[in-house]
Amino acid sequence: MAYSTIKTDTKNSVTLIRLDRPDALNALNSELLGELATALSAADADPKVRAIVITGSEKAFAAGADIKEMSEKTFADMALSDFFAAEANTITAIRKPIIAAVAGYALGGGCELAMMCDFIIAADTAKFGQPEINLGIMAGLGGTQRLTRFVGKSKAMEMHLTGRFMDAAEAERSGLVSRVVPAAKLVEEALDVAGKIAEKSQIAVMAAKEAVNRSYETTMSEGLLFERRSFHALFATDDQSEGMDAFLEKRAPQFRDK
Ligand code: CO8
Repeated sequence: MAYSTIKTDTKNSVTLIRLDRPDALNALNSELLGELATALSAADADPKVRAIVITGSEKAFAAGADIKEMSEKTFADMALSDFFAAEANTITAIRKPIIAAVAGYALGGGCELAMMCDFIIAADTAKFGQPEINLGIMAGLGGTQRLTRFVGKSKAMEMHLTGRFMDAAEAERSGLVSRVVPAAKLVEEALDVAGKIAEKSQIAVMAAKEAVNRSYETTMSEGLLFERRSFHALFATDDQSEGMDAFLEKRAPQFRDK
């Protein structure tokens, strides 16, 4: 499918989605978020795809929701359309693993999009922030909830109330990103990590993703029960036998998603 605000490329079981509105630092407008949701759903449904990487440009992952698109909107416009809610729901319902590979600015909705992914690999040039407060608004795509869970209340509150940016080193120290790599190697590293995930049993990968995400939605005891039941269920798969046999026979496993 041809898109105008993103580029997609699938190789070696990994779909790379590049946000591509360079003139607006990849600001998220309805068209881009709609295309992103469509591309992610297509990758999720495509049996050839086993992991997804979302990235932007060297200068910006995404500098926020598109301020031009939002500037004329009223409360009624936002509330009645439930602005961007459908796209966000689609993105967070994707079952295959999604890595955000962030270089440059990940601000406002851009930071929130990165946090909707399963984990973030940052370039040393990355800058994260929730600067909506400078526009007389606040985060609206999960920033108050997800950033707080990633970095704790103190830092999240400071970022939301002052609009200050966090650099890559602070983001790694605070647990917002899984690791920091040189900017020139960002996409290569992210594709490499996605490639490693793509080699695993997809059933086990999806179950692990689902269980980690469940920790955000439930109590510890319910989460532990959910984890245990998912763990038990994996013993009904051929991939469990294959993974354990391969270990004992000192060979690489051949997972078949069965
Ligand atoms: N929206 C639209 N256009 C943008 C955006 C944006 N968020 N960010 C940058 N651009 C455009 C600029 O207008 C400029 O366009 P032009 O050349 O036509 O003037 C072009 O991108 C380049 O930007 P700059 O010249 O400003 O580049 P600088 O390197 O000087 O500065 C910054 C880079 C610091 C990133 C600066 O562009 C900036 O501050 N951008 C805005 C950041 C921001 O405030 N983001 C939050 C937006 S609000 C939001 O994300 C809400 C999300 C919740 C949605 C909820 C739905 C329910």
